[in-house]
Amino acid sequence: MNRARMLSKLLSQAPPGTPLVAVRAWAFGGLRGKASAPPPPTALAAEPFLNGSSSNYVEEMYTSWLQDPKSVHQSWDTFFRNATSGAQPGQAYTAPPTLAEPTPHHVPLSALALAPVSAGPPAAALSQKTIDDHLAVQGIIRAYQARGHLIAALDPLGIDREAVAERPATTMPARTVVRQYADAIEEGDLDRSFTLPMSTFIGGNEKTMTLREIIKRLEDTYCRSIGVEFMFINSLEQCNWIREKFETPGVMHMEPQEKRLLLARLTRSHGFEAFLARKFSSEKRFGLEGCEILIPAMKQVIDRSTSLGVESFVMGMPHRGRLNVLSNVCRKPLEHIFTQFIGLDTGDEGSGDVKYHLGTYQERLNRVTNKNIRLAIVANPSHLEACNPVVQGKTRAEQFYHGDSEGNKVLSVLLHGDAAFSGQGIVYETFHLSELPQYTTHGTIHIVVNNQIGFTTDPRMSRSSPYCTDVARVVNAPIFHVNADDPEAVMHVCNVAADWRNTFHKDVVIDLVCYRRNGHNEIDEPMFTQPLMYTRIRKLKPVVELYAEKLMNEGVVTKQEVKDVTDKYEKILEDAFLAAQTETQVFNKHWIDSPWSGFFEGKDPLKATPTGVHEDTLSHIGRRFSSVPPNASDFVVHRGLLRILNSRMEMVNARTVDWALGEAMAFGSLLKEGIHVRLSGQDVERGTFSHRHHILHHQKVDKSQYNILANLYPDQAPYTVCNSSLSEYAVLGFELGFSMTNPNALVIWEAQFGDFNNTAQCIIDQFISSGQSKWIRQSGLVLLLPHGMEGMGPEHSSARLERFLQMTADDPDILPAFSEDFAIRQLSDINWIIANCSTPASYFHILRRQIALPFRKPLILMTPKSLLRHPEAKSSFDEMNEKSEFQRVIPETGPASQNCENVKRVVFCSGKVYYDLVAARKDANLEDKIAVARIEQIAPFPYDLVKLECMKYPGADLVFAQEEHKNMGAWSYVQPRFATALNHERLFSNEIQRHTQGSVEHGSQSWYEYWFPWLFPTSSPTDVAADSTDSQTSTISSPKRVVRYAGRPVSPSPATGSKKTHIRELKQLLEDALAL
Ligand SMILES: Cc1ncc(C[n+]2csc(CCOP(=O)(O)OP(=O)(O)O)c2C)c(N)n1
Ligand SMILES: [Mg+2]
Repeated sequence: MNRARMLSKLLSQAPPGTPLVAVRAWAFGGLRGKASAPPPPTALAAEPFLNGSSSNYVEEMYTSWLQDPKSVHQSWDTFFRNATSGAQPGQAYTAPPTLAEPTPHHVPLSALALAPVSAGPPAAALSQKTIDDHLAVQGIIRAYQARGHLIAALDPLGIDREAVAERPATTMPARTVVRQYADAIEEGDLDRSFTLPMSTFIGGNEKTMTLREIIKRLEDTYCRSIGVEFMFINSLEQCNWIREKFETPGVMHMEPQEKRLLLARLTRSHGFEAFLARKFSSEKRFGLEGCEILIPAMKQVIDRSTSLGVESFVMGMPHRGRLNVLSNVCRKPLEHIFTQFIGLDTGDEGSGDVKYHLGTYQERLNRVTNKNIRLAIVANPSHLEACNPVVQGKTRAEQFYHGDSEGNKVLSVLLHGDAAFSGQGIVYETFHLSELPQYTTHGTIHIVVNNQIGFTTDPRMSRSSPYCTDVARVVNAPIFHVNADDPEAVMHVCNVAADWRNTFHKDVVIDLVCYRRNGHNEIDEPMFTQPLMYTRIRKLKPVVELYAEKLMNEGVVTKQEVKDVTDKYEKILEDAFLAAQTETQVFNKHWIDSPWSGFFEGKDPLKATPTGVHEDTLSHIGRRFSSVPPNASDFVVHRGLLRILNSRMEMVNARTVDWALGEAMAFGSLLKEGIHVRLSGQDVERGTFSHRHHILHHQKVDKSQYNILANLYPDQAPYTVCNSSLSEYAVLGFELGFSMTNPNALVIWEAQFGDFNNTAQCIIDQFISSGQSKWIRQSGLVLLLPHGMEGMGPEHSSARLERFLQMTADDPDILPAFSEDFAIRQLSDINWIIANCSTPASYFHILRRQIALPFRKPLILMTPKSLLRHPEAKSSFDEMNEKSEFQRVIPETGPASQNCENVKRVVFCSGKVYYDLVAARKDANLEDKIAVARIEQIAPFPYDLVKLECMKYPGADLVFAQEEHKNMGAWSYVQPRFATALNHERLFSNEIQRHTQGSVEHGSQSWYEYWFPWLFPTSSPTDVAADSTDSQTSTISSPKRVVRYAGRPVSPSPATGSKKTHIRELKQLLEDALAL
């Protein structure tokens, strides 16, 4: 039983309705034989039972007793034994033996096990003051542990800690910490000796100590350069662990060689910034000056963690000190860093990013432990803290693929600025992932560069919490505040943080309280806004000087040694600088944070593997997905689910699939091929619309579950499906990070409704749409965004398709060259793929295509809601078997396609509106007059197939129908592309003519031979064989054909809140689209 539960049990033994004071009296007074007597009017009396000294005392006794029943007085032993075995009030207690007279200066704790009145007078020998003093001492110890950090000397500037200066020069404890306990002691009590309770380690081997010494040691532990914030943690074991790490005498001791190493690291940290400041004085670099200790701190965390078995570090950090970290922590070659300042052309793909956002990946030997380690700093956008979940996802993935289920080998380290740490909500969201089974990285070490300013804003204006780190308290992470000008204290804190993470696998925060020597960047003038702060900063010596002086005074180093270390590093910098001058180009590939070694090797960059699957596989997966668990007799499945399973089986027997079955077949077939599939998001296990049901829950046994797709084949890849926390920003960022690690995995994030993606906008804008270009980092992440106008009101209708399309990087005015590999070339060139599939087979193929491609692209999928159960939205096995493939455009195949000349209109559409259109067309008896074609893949735009479909119907007018409002949906994207497809002709090059091999779609005929007459009806292949090497070239042919819009008018809101209006609007759009 834990402490809290035991205490509440002790409490619970009190008669019902007993007030707290009486309960306390019951626990103590009962022992004194005056159960209902009011407590004495001392400071103690003001304490409620569970918060005051008395409860501390009971806890203390109980803790001692738990560890060793003999350590407490026999009477307590009996009491706890009886109480824990359920004795009633009054029955738990047995009288103690007679107490010895206490000596004037030594009060053994056991003496406080008071005798009841009935046991005779000896208790009277103890004065009330003795009891109060003793309890007060315990209270004082606890108060230091809980509140000592409030008066610790954390600030090198001494600005926010005026309390430190105000502290009286006496040895009486500061009231800020001990509050009312101070009333119970007098100056004279300081030389009395007290037995130390079990809840402190300040005594080392000593069991008793004078109060003066107790206070001194507590001050040294809790109120000097380290402020330990941990007493909010609910675990007694963890609190004791921390107490021991900080209180034990001599814990901060460092050997001379450790001190010299620390000085050398500080020298490099300082020297790096100073060198850049000299060589590139007008360049922004967001230097580390004022927090140079960050470098030795990170190195210490890495050394210590490496010695504990960690092999890989995944790190995320903001701008501040980034270059220094890249160089001095990761050992990125200095030349690579210097060339970023020189302003050279890029020698490879990608648009690149500013130097203080770039990531890196290095493998190197850790010299301290002599072990090989991997270090990755994840590239990040300017958006502070946005990389936090990305780092966590990447870390989790590394752990997952290395079978590191406890996080012993891979560790995430997150760096923060003080203003961003408290200001950005993503920090909170990411903390809440830290202990979720499918998201935990088994503890992150957070380091805050707390320079007490954010750009130009003071902390009092930028947060409402006392500390910038308070957000970490929500996950019970201990917080170690430390004065960054005390390097040895910082090293100690780093060691403890690494040990904590290794022991408890929970998050921990190191708060480096420092200052920022320059302005926000090196060009800014800080005196405009923080004149007093900067007046003070200018008087401060750099920490490297302070520490060098300290070590020289201690005789650990000589002046000459200090100079040698400085000169040696200076030379390294100078040499690298000279070498950088000879470079002519920078390479983005030098900054990849997640290299995929081997993935691209030996692959044709424009060849995808087929996505169709053998019918037996479909059938097998379908049957498994429709079956109860193998131990069905023991596993009670909900009746409603049994019906769902049965209907799935009926579909399988009929060789058809609905949306859920199509998805399961895509996942299952990939799992069979050894591809890990991970589906994450809110309520994804069941599916928001209750269609998926990937996890069956035993109806009688809690937490007994069956993951159907994880049990398809004995040798399949693992299937992860996990309900996430109610976060989009963090969870999407996490899945992006996960997807960066292993290209051979299908990682999917599903939004509950598509529009919720906007709370993850930063991940979409800064990472997903632009990541490959900025950081040449690929990701095959899939976003499933339920989208569609179904009369559910403005908030659940639109996944904001238009916004994704607007960020698509393909030029609407340029018709790409047609070729056999047109489709894959387009995919290779674009920044992401956007689709709105109308059939389960389409969905099946496009998911599988993510893995079939020889590269990775994010896929943004508008997914259905009502279509999930629409009787028409089904696909046959024939559309998923080996003869099938993803159809970017599904052409008209009905009566209209049989007699193209007669067709008056071709209506293009995307997604579920197709079913409304064809139903209305049927009602209007226009199936032979109107062709309806579906654009399944909107971006990259299927110019070739759209053009083809238009040319098939030369006499038809063209309409694009969408259910979204005109200023939304796909219209703005498709309109100019239709114009380009219809009115620009691309000349075929000789090279393209040579590529005339057969294609899947058209049997023995080549793509070229088959489609040519459609695309260029007036020419023959040889007529247009003229060279067109410039892919930007296109010619305009006349007459122009245009596509007309049919749909809802513009609107500020994505959908009406009125069902009636919704239906009216839909009717109108169908009329617009179909009226001839
Ligand atoms: C999300 C976001 N909002 C605003 C900014 C602009 N900005 C850049 S640095 C900065 C101040 C950051 O202060 P802090 O987190 O304390 O880091 P420091 O620069 O002091 O190291 C601000 C507001 C940003 N980069 N990201
Ligand atoms: Mg700051």
